[in-house]
Amino acid sequence: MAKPKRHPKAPAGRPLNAEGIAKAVRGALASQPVLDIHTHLYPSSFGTPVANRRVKVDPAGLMLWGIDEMLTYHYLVAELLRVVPAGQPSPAAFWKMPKEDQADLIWKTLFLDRSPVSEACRGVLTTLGRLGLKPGEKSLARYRMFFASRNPDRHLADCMKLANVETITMTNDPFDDNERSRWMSGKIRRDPRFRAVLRLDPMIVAWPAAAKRMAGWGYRVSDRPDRATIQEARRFLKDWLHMLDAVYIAASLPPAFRYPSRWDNPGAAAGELILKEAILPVCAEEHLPFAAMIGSERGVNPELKGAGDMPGRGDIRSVTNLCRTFPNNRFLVTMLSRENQHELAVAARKFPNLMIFGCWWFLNNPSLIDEITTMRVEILGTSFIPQHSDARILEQLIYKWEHSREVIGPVLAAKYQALARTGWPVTAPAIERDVEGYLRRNAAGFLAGAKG
Ligand code: RAT
Ligand code: ZN
Repeated sequence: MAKPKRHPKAPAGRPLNAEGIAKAVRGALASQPVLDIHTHLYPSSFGTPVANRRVKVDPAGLMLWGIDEMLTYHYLVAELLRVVPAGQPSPAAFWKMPKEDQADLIWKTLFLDRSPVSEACRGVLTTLGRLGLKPGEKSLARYRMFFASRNPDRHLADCMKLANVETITMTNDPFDDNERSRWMSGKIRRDPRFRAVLRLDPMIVAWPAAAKRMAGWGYRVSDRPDRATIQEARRFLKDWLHMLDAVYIAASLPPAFRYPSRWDNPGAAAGELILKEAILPVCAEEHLPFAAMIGSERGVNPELKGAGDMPGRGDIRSVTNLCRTFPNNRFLVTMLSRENQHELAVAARKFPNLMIFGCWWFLNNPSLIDEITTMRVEILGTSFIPQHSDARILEQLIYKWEHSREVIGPVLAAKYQALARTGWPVTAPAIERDVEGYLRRNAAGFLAGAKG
């Protein structure tokens, strides 16, 4: 058989063997800075409630970091409340405890009384280790001392460096009074490493309540999205987009979200009109994607507050209906249910204006990242965004990205090794180019309007 010819367009570089491929993939993933397309992180100008010796504490500040915040992450609260002895404390009693006591209880219960094998527990330990701390302390005293001595800004830079994240995309909610008043104060110093995102769940899932609040802020909107209301909703969106300099508009939508909506539900019909007549036209006019995060059933156990949500299967037809009906819009979509992943990847093959991203929330576990990323590579090649961190606490960037790289690496290596077995010359520059796409360029390009 004739020797396979070198493809003229393949980037220069020596063809790699299987071992060389694994090494090149690991190297490329480690050295490629990340654009993190969805987080809940804030820079220090939003204030920090975390006690430290370097800056003034702002009790309602939004920049969360340090051991007490890490341990009281809602993923861990849910794990705690199912194993506390005799159901004590109850969820209500837990929420009344001071944060440090909550963290002590979580450390004792989830890390010392049993092995911390869950993904969220392991994440804390990976993070401590990377910060130079010994993970197995019996009390939190040493960790607290370490964080109290940190300057939040220095610490932010260090965490981003350890995680190799260059750009953090925030989640900015004008319906949150605390956040809203900070933006309105005009005192926010913009940090070039952070991009803003206008997050608008209530406008789609609870229009009458959203309208009431917007009316209180001087927008002439009513319960029923008539023509005047739509105009005012657009004005609201533009005011906020411009104030934030936002890179996309986002909403988290329940599994029951449908487009077109089921008109038997007047609330859903109003939300649909707002989406169709205000949000999507403004996105198109401003050349911004709309991010639909579909499948979160809120408050399944309301006692758990932010830890009480769960996934539910969403409707892929609604995604394809949106992509087809609004060809001038770009859609960033992630779905929370494992069962939706295959059809979502196939849908992305049909619509260049659909970019799928991340293994969201309950999918951000090694076994599922492995399965989902493998499937996406097989269906979409290089044209998707494999992961986002969803970090709420600064240091989580470290473990969320380290753990994801640990899984994505072998997935990609196996795919390149299979490619090499066909005779295709797999080179280090080609791997680096593709990894740059996965971790940065696909997101940056889609935000900027280019196809992934
Ligand atoms: O992953 C999470 O922390 C969730 O609580 C949610 O924030 C979810 O990612 C969302 O953005 O709604
Ligand atoms: Zn999130």
